[in-house]
Amino acid sequence: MSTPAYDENNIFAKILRGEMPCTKVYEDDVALAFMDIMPRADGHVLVIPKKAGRNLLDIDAEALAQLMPRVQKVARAVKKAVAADGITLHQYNESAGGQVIFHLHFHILPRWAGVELRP
Ligand code: DGP
Repeated sequence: MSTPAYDENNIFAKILRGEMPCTKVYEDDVALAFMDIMPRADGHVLVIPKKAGRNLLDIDAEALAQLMPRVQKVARAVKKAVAADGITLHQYNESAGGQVIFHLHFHILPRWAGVELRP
């Protein structure tokens, strides 16, 4: 089955347009990073591209190439900010893949030795 079209009314598109609030931690011309509203770990941050794309399967390669250095930058900053031992990245694609909000996003999850993610 083909990837459905991008829906401009998704929550993250509204956050990008300033129609919904978020706790912003990083922004540039390519990406926005903000705290996850349902954190699975302290310091759980989401990084999204400003360019519309439903998920990894949908986004164009150039936008993805621009986004990934931002993901790295935010991951490094978050790890330092919360003194984590490591970082786990989660990224979901389509409902069957666990995706709930249909604008590409990377979860940056700080990890500490012996500490499980919250459900
Ligand atoms: P998923 O598409 O499965 O990666 O889940 C969406 C994630 O986005 C989930 O961790 C909760 C988070 N989230 C949902 N709604 C909002 C919101 O309005 N604001 C913020 N900051 N995060 C949200």
